[in-house]
Amino acid sequence: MGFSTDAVHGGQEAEPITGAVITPIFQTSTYKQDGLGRHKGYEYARTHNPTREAYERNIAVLERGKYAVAFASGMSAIDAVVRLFKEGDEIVVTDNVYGGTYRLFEQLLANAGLRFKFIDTAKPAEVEKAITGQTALLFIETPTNPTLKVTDIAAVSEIAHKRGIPVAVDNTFMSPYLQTPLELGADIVIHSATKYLNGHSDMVGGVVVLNDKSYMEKLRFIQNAVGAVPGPFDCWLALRGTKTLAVRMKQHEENARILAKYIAGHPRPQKVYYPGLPDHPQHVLQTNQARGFGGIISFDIGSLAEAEKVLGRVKLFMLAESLGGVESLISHPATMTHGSIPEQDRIKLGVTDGLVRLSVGIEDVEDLRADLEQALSF
Ligand code: P1T
Repeated sequence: MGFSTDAVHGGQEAEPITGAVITPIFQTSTYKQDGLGRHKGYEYARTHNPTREAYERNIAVLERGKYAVAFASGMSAIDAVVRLFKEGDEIVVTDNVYGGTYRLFEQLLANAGLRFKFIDTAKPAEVEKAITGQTALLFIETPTNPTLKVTDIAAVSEIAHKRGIPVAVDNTFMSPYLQTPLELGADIVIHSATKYLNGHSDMVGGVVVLNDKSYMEKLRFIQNAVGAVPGPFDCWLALRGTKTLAVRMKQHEENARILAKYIAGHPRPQKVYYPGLPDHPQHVLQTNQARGFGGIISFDIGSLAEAEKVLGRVKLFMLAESLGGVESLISHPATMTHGSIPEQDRIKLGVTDGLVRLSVGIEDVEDLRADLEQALSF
């Protein structure tokens, strides 16, 4: 089936008792058992919930994977993937990942004996060089948050697989509508479902998609043992969101392309980051490995003072963390999403004090352009 059909129907059936077209919110923490060891496959809601299962089935179909495992947040999904590995294992990571991913790895999991090596995975030769006998996982984010650096998923997967190393991809910025890493050779796909999958900025969630049964079973064990599970209402919201993923992504993308061109032609921003611009260093790669460029644009306005001016002047773009919702947001990565990265490293990665990030929503693009125009006129 085509993506839009799968978005609406993938993994969904009418509810068997009433025929309800939409899987209900099974708001229960436990299930009646008919006798010891006799139940309907549901014992306790940390372990199983029908609303969560309907949502997981849908995401698995959209990411072209066999299994999906849902978590309470994107961070807990990433945490669960990394927990597949053990003390002493080394994980090679894209240097410009979401700041929370960096914080989880460097400030928490590094203390538990995992080792993280942050490198520029946009350069396959760097990946080749970074892998050692201790490397257990290659973890990439593409395009990256917030400078939209693109890694060649097929090329780095080939390098990692030659050494028997699995590859995990944080696909949050693209969504499965625009990019399906499993089809490009990756082994594990991760999402912050808080973003495009849900699309309405009204829940927090994460999900992991994969084909390997033994990793899936371990992830299910972690999901149940740790308990970082999404509640049924959040699963229901995310599942409602995925039904319109295709139509939303088309509009995010159309608006972002127009705005990126507009910003690139404006004299004030010094640098614009958007993989859809022909001068983006991995524009051709992105064109080949994805079905579009997404809805996130970053630009460098030169200094903190100038960034603050823009952030203070916008009227339609709302100053807020997060991205991927129907409403346009603006943020300041250096002090918001990427505040936990040491200043020197942050600046080297392009996350300067003057960097501003836009999550382009699905509003009328003329209104968004006019808002940027007035915000940049100072
Ligand atoms: O917020 P949470 O659902 O836990 O997801 C974390 C996460 C993981 N991966 C990427 C690429 C992300 O962008 C995020 C969360 N990002 C933001 C909150 C943000 O404003 O960038």
